[in-house]
Amino acid sequence: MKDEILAHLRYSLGKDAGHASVYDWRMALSLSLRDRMVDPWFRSTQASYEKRVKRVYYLSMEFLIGRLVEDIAANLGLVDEARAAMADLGQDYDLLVKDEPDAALGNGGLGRLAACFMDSLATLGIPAMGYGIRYEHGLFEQDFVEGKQVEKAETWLAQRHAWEFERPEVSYQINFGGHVQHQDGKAKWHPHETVLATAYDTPVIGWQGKWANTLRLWSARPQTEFDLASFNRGDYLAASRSEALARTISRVLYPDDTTETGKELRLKQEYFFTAASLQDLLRRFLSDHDNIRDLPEFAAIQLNDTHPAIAGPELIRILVDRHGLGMVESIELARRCLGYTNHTLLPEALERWPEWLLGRVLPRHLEIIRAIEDSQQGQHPGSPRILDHGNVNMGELAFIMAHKVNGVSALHTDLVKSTVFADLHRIHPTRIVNQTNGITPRRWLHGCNPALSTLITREIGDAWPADLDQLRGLRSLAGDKGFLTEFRAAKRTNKERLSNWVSEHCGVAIDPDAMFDIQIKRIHEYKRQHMNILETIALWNDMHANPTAGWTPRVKIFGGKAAPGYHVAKEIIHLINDVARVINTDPVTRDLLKIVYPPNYNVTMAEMLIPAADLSEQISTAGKEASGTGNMKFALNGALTIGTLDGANVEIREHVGAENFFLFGLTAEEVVERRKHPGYARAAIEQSPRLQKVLAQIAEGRFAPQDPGRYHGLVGNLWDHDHFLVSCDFDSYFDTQRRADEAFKNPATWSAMALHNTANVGWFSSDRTVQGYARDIWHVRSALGATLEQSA
Ligand code: GPK
Repeated sequence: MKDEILAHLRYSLGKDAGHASVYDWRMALSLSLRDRMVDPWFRSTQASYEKRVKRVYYLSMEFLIGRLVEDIAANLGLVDEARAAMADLGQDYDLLVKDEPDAALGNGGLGRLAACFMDSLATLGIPAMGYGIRYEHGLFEQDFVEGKQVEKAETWLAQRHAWEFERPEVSYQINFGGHVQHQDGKAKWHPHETVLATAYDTPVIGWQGKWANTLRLWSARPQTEFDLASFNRGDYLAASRSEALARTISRVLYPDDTTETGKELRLKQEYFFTAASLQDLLRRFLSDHDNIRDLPEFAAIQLNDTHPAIAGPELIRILVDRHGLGMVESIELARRCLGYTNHTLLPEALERWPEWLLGRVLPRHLEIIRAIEDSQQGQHPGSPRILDHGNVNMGELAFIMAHKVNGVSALHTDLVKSTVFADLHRIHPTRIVNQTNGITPRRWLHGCNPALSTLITREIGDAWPADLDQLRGLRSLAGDKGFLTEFRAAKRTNKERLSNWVSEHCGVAIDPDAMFDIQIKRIHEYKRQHMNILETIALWNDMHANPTAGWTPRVKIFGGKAAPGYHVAKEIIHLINDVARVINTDPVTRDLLKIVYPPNYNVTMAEMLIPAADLSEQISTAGKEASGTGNMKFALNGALTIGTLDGANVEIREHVGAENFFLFGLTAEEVVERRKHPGYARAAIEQSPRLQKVLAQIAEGRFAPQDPGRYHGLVGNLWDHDHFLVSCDFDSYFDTQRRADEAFKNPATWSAMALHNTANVGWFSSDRTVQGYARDIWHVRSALGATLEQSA
């Protein structure tokens, strides 16, 4: 390996060892790791070609990947070798690992789920391709200036991306605008604008390097680089106009999580990557099949949310306008290829495009959507409409064009059936299925938590990363004092690592013996970070009044970004930072309570925070969090959850046992019921002196003395609307936190409870999730043969 790295340093980077920077060394290491992926990658591709197997195509606007060096080295079983090689070369391996920027091509859970699925598909040997957009700028970087979020463009591609292969020869034309001409029963689209989609491939290697798939990301470029005639006239701006327009399409990731954007550029992005992916998979299919009608036997196309929902109309367009199939047959054929995953019930997140806008950007597709609507209404009169009040409902479109629609947790799937898609569910009672989310154990335990992983491997062997149910083997150790001590020591190691990092990066000293209580996720009212900070203030009040009452010391850790246009979420960030400043400098509670909110939460930060957590905050208003996946990562790493009966919390609690989970709050049904009573918030606050006091402190400017009115809006909203029922759940949340305090005082019982979490959440491996999709939706098999089939 050492020779390979040196060769890359010299011949790929043009540096000798004496002049190489950290970047050069990292690139050389990455390129030599990439080399090691190529042969398994070719073997996998060849195997799927030869066997003419069915492939999965996972279409996703987002892939939230994070760093790759360690992940790939671990999957190839090369970590020790890589480390030793770098040491021989006088380089610090850990420093190189830290030099890699996060590939942040996603906002949050939905994008991270796609990345976990890619890892599982490769590990399971399921022939698959991920399709997405190669954004030049990923999710914005977050900084805090006087406690307020400011956003900065992210620039991961300022440096070369080590893992990708550019494929200039794999380019497709993508058309926009113009008009449609109808002649002799045929439609011809005359577009107004054309850009090229060019492929960039990243191999995705599975555990132990047995199989590799491809993540193919599309980059937009102009069809003609620039207009030479304008250039020669001296009009340089006009000469590069088309180039700028085209490149805009893959320029930047939309930073909105679960809110609708409704911008033309977003629609173009969606069509851009969907159309390129369909052209690509059809080219592959037609290169060794001659009957387009066989497509559903060889291609399972999964739509990660409605973002690629235009795939339905686009596939029909190709079948009708290019292959001459009839409209009705094409609709049926397309449906047999397509699956749709729903990730949210929040009405503001359901994509709707104004009909005029969709018709302007994609005129032929609007005609086809009308045909889909007619066919649906013909077969099922009174069916919910795709076209409605001048809008195109992408949820209805995706539902009607998919043969299976899935929710992402048991509760969410039930709610999908009974709320957003209730009418469609009545018409198509077998279409909706559940596939509870999962997480890859390679990154989220083996990679991020060496201390615990080593211990687990010592006890149950090293097969668990590919078969997470084996963690069950740890159950019997819950009564083993010696083992629990070691389990606690592993947690302690991770907490020390985090404490050092926090003191260095945030300038706050925290005590590794305190309870580390962590809430990390996008900032959103439904996730209720504000309830957490209100509870923190209430706790501080009590501690301050009576500091010697035997409190359990706590460190409250927050992490997460707000969508740049989401005003209330930004206020919540500001409030947390304001409260942190006041509490962290209170001499009375200095050894009892600290608040830490490091800016720019991302995948890499999660990998450090999660292994160090004692308590995982999963406190969304019941019925609002579709699943959550952070909840699974925490439980796997031996944190206890304080949470509501929402999303996958419900199933996590069933797996780990109610006695090992801090449950509080209204149920989804109770939430619906409570909302029917106007004034519920005021009534709840009036019954809670503790909450009243906290709200008064905030409103009086206790945490922003220079600007006492700063949070009047936020507090007023809690009194008057409180759509997410912070007021109603507050007391029960506070009381449950105190139960957690009590439990934490006894390290032996706490760590036994924590072990019951680790040992019982093997089911939440994304390998299990992906096997569920493979069985119920895609009807595909592993190409790795009988061994894997059995373990499935
Ligand atoms: C759901 F609708 C969306 C969205 O636009 N972005 C996103 O990250 C999340 N999600 C849900 O909020 C989570 O509950 C869920 O675990 C995750 O998607 C993956 O399914």
